Amino acid sequence: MSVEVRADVGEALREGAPVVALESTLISHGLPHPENLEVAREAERVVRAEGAVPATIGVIGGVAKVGLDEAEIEFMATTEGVPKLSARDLPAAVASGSDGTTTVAATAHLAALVGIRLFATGGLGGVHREARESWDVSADLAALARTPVAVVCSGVKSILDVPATLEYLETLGVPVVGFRTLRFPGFYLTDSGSPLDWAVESEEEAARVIGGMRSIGFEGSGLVVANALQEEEQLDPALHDRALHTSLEELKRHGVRGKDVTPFLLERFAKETRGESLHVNRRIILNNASLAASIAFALSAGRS
Ligand code: PSU
Ligand code: MN
Repeated sequence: MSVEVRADVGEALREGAPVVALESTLISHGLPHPENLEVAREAERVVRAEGAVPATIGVIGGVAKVGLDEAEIEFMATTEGVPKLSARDLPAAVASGSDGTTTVAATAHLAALVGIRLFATGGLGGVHREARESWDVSADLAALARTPVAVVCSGVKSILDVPATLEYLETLGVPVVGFRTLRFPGFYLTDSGSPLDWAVESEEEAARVIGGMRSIGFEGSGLVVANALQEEEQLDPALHDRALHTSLEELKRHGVRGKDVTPFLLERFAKETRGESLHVNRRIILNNASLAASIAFALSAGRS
């Protein structure tokens, strides 16, 4: 079998109990060791605390695992050079027996395949600032247009072109709703500066949006639930702006391209903020895991 669902995840899905997917690329390529392992474990705990079953997704030896076990999560967190897999990488990775961490696109794809409807992460991939020349637009965006999963995230990082990312989501027809906000979050910052057209005020309302999508012909489409940090939790905006400036300069200087761009910028950003960005990043992931779990709970309660 090239897809394996962990027993407790499978049981929850059969019973219509809440399940939340979590991605593995942020573990291997988004955060340094040992924080990555701590966050991966804590995110699972937070989901369980809300009464849902966590399913961290990744590929081990050519098997797409929906629900990595403890040892597999540790492997992802401690092994250098595990390939980063977007959705389009899955066929070759599975056929060749490769290991791999799944991005938002690949995680959403596998989650939807087995019927998981909620997915929590930190930030989505998006339109890169140099996209006019490089055409570098994350496959996360197109994946959400064709994958029926709701992704709870804190927007996209400011290393990307945030307004262009929102335009691209609009073009693709991906619905975006703020959770108790009409401002698109700026990942480290509460407000990216871009507005949203729609907000939901509760977990139940978010669940109603997801539940209603099928009945109006959106059964093949994803949803972005944008969850912002409280202002007192955000990264100091002045520090943020300095780190952003320097990280982008470094990117240009090193000529980094393609799928290495996001990990490179994340690492630079952590250095420039002396680890402050890591604390904030961790908070974001845990907040989103918690919200996704409570939406999943409301969705399954509404169904029964
Ligand atoms: N943004 C973050 N942290 C991350 C990523 C994005 O703040 O770890 C990861 C996610 O896995 C996302 C991927 O799906 O980077 C996007 O990479 P690319 O731009 O190469 O599509
Ligand atoms: Mn890219």
